[in-house]
Amino acid sequence: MATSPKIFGIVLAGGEGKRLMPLTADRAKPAVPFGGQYRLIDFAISNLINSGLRQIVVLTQYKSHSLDRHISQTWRMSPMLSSYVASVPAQQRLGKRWFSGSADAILQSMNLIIDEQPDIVIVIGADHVYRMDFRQMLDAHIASGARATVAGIRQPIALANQFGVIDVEPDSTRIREFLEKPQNPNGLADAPHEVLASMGNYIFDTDALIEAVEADGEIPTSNHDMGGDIVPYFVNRGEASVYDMKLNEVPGSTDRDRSYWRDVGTIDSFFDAHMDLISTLPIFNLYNTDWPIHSQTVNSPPAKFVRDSVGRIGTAIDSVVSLGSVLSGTHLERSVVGPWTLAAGGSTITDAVLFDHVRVGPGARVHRAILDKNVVVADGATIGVDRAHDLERGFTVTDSGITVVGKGVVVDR
Ligand code: ADQ
Repeated sequence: MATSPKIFGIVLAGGEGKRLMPLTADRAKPAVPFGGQYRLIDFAISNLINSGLRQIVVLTQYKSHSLDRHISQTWRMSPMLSSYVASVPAQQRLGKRWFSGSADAILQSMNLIIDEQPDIVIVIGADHVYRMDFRQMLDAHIASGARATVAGIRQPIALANQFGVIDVEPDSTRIREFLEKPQNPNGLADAPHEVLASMGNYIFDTDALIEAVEADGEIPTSNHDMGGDIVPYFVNRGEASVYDMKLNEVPGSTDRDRSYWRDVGTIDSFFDAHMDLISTLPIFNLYNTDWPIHSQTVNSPPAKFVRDSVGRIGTAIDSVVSLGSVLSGTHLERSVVGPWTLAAGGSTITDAVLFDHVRVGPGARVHRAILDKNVVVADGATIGVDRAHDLERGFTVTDSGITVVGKGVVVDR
């Protein structure tokens, strides 16, 4: 391999995201807004771009329209530098079928790899909030001599059934066992309440990846899944290594960033990750200019906080408010507000996540709720305050009491 290997990035963005319903009713999970002005996929692509990658494809499938639009508007690159972030929909190159799993998505997109002829392929998911310098993982991949490297991070054992769980040989980075979403795994020797979870980020020697997905494509019983099938393929051959995220040092970050990685696949985890953003000293710091999270540049006026027409004064604390929003005489606390939201006099918004273009009427109350784009909360209406009332009106309410209102819905009293 050349001293400076040629690297190609593949972002897997074709999952359905059923557990985030109704936020994924109309858009792919990686296109779900996050943190006011971002989409989930911005975190994955920013990490790749900041790590120096310049040839990146995003494999899409379900409800990909807003994702495609976001990628083409946000991630335009210079063709002069042969740089691109391209969204590639399922193309049915191997027959009239959708991707039957993430490994099948790669098999069906093999022409993209063959055209670029990279030495190394980085394959990552699109639905996590984190900072990571992939150059450090690449160095570890090359140093270990493994043909496949899986990024791992410690997670509570109670969450093990949501992740691939990695067991490493003592004093080595070699993976000896990999269990996809196990029910009762063993904890780590030095931390029995934790497991080493796969982050769903992989580095492969190109020939090894091609061999593996082609071999997997021939197995009729396979789920054609990167975590369930391709990683075990390499582990069984003794060719897989782990890269422990705790070694990653992202420019401009503190040590705490190394342990910050949020899978935001459920409403509760999505909500909690927003609450992480608004703490006074957030572990995940959006203001780190050395490792920026890029997003669409919106041509909007600044956010504005005014008293309302009858002179009521609002307050805004522990909150993030995006451009174009106007809050007049509103009490806003512990909330994340997306662009172009209007909240009227006497309204109260606490512990809430509002996407873009939300309207909150005079005297309305929003608490522990996620309001999707274009939601209108009518004058004096409440949401997230009375669980039974929210359920009666047909809204999703999680066990922990987060109410979710889907795109464009009008919330009446
Ligand atoms: P999951 O997230 O459950 O576990 P999956 O649903 O396959 O796995 O999603 C992984 C990524 O692939 C997502 O970004 C998703 O959008 C994408 N994807 C899924 N199906 C796809 C398809 N048919 N076409 C294109 N893209 C597709 C995975 C690993 C675990 C690991 C967790 C970390 O399998 O081992 O622990 O990620 O969250």
